Amino acid sequence: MRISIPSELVDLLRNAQHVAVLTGAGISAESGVPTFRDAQTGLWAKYDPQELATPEAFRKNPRLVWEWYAWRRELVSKAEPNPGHQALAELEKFVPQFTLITQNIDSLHTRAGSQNVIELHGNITRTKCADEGHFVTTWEQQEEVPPRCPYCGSLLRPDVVWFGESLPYEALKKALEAAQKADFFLTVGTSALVQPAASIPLLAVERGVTTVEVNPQKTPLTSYMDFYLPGPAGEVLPVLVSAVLGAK
Ligand code: BJW
Repeated sequence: MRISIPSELVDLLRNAQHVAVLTGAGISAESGVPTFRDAQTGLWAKYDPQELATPEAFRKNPRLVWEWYAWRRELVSKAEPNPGHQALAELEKFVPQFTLITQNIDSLHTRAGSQNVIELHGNITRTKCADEGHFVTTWEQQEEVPPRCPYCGSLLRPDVVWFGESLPYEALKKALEAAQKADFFLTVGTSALVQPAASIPLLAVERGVTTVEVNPQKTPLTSYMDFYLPGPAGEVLPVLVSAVLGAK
């Protein structure tokens, strides 16, 4: 695939003082982690989010939800960061201030070497209890699935944000601050359908700073962006970042 990056965009990124990036499931697609809403391959094409990713679903069928997340935890643990994750980690080293806001729960940005990562929707590798939010790293193998919290006896669940739940307060606050301060905002691999994350790039749009979207498909954000780079993140981001670093 031929990827063409406007030289004006390279100059703008090279001179940026604070770059903020919002990523979604698309950046991990090339690592083999399924997205949610892509037709055929997305998780929601096979599974009903109302049955798996809501507090009501967990109350109704905790075993089903626990086992679905156990399968996904296993899948994520075998995935490796791809050139898209790596390009963002490289870019961070060259930009005075860099904030990576992710909706992903797979740790692949951190594993690629990104430092300043804000996780808006939690992390699948962490487990907490449903009632009191105690973080639990090990539990005894029990007959009962999900296992119970050793501190309060409530059921264990993944530390991810389900529909209808609030995002972690500090993470959302820091993400909004970054979008209000950045002079360059990059959106990568999100359908921009889930709130409040989907509105974060609009804070940068409103301030008139440079905005860029990387995605093979157009999204509700595309028409607001200064630059749209169509294509897979694992191909587009390395070309963009090499152009910027080559020009340093
Ligand atoms: C590639 C690619 C490649 C493919 N390279 N790109 C305001 C209005 C309306 C509704 C609401 C609202 N405020 C809140 C809501 C309710 C709800 C919501 O937004 N619903 C909408 C669906 C309508 N939001 C919430 O409930 C949030 N909580 C909240 O706001 O609390 C307060 C509140 C509650 C209730 C009412 C009002 C206020 C919580 C949202 C939690 C989302 N949780 C999930 C699951 C996490 C755990 C898990 O993994 O199981 O988070 S859902 C799922 O969607 C996951 C993702 O992080 C999130 C976003 O998906 P993402 O990343 O964009 O993935 P996709 O699959 O949608 O898109 C992939 C993209 O990649 C596509 O565009 C592809 O083209 C692209 N792509 N290959 C680059 N190689």
